[in-house]
Amino acid sequence: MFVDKATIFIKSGKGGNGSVSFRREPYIPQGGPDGGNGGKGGDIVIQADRNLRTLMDFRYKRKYEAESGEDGRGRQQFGKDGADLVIKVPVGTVVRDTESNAVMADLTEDGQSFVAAKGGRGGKGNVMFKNSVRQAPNFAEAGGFARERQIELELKLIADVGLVGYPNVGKSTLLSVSTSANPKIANYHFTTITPNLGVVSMYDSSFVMADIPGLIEGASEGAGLGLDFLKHIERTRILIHVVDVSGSEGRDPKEDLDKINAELAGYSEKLAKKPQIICANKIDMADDEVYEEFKAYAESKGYSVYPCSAPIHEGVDELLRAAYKLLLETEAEEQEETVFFQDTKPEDDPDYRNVYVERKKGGFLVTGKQLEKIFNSTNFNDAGSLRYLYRYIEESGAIEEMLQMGLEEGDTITVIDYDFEYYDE
Ligand SMILES: Nc1nc2c(ncn2[C@@H]2O[C@H](COP(=O)(O)OP(=O)(O)OP(=O)(O)O)[C@@H](O)[C@H]2O)c(=O)[nH]1
Ligand SMILES: [Mg+2]
Repeated sequence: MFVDKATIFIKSGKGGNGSVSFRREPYIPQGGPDGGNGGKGGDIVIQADRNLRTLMDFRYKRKYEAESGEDGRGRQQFGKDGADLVIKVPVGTVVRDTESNAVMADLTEDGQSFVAAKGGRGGKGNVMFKNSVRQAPNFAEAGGFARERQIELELKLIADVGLVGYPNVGKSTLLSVSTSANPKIANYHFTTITPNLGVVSMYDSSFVMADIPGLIEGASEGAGLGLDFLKHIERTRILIHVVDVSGSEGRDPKEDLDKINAELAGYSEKLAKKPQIICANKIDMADDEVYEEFKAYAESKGYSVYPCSAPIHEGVDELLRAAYKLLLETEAEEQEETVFFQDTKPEDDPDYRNVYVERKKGGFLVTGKQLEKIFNSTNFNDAGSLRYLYRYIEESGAIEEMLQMGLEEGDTITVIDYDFEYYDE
């Protein structure tokens, strides 16, 4: 099965906490601070790789987490950085942030990559906070938060020329004789169920051609296999419309042309407007009169018609040269307007500074994002550090709020997950 969409969950590494430590050596009773910095958390990197063809793997593994940074240690030992996690995706993958639906990246080239979730910064150890006034800093910085988000991967084929037409008209045969691609070819409908790409060499240049499953009436509304693949075709610059002019399945080639074009138009205006030339295939089996009538009809609608017999390579070179010429005349189409993703720092979150109070059994629970950061850098063995935490909570208005909610002496106040007993100072 061809998987062209997947939603995964990614999480970068948290930054390691800075360390609070003091030098201890014989005969030096009061050593200076020597707590090292925490390591940086690993990034989640997404990279395009031309060896991948589908998003299949993402159906089985949906969670991706980078390594956290190590905490700093005494003796000025820095914590190790967490390793980045590189997620490889096929070339042509568009990555969106599912929450905002904004595009984070459109990976169109082999090796192209971007950071989808940045690792948290390493916290500074207490050695970094020493200055002329503060000789013995008793605190260190907590490591930066990990970032987590859900992202959607969508694979869009990148081809210059798209082959469209009814099933069994010879699209795959045409691809197989024009390129080194080796698609399955057989005399029944929907032989092709996943798109195939091939490179057509032309003079000293080349272009990419995509063969998609056959379209049938109603494809633009989901009939057959067509719908899933019309969006790939939307990204091509021109179309080769393959029509079986032998009428080998009892259909009228003129009607085939109109019906498929109606489906393209039914899907989008963009598809309807895409420049198109016609491969009048199976000419070896066609009735001259039927072919002439078809040709006149198609030309009256403004299409150029190229008679072909794909398996014996007849007419194929003329068709490909015409396609190449049309490509040169067709400007690379402007991409639809995309909303690009703007990453934010945790500190920019409007909720970052809010402190929340809720009642719980025997007391109150106090939470908040900035509070959590300060909490993580609190040294619970140090009065100064604890006072700083308390003052932050007081200044946020949380104590006042709890008093109004009925806070009394002796009640437990749980900050994040640490219990204090409340006494009016
Ligand atoms: N006589 C003749 N047979 C052809 C020609 N082109 C293709 N065929 C045959 O038509 C059948 C279908 O060819 P495919 O290339 O698989 O057709 P398709 O359009 O890719 O079909 P789907 O993948 O099912 O949509 C095969 O048996 C081919 O050998 C042609 O020009 N002349
Ligand atoms: Mg096919």
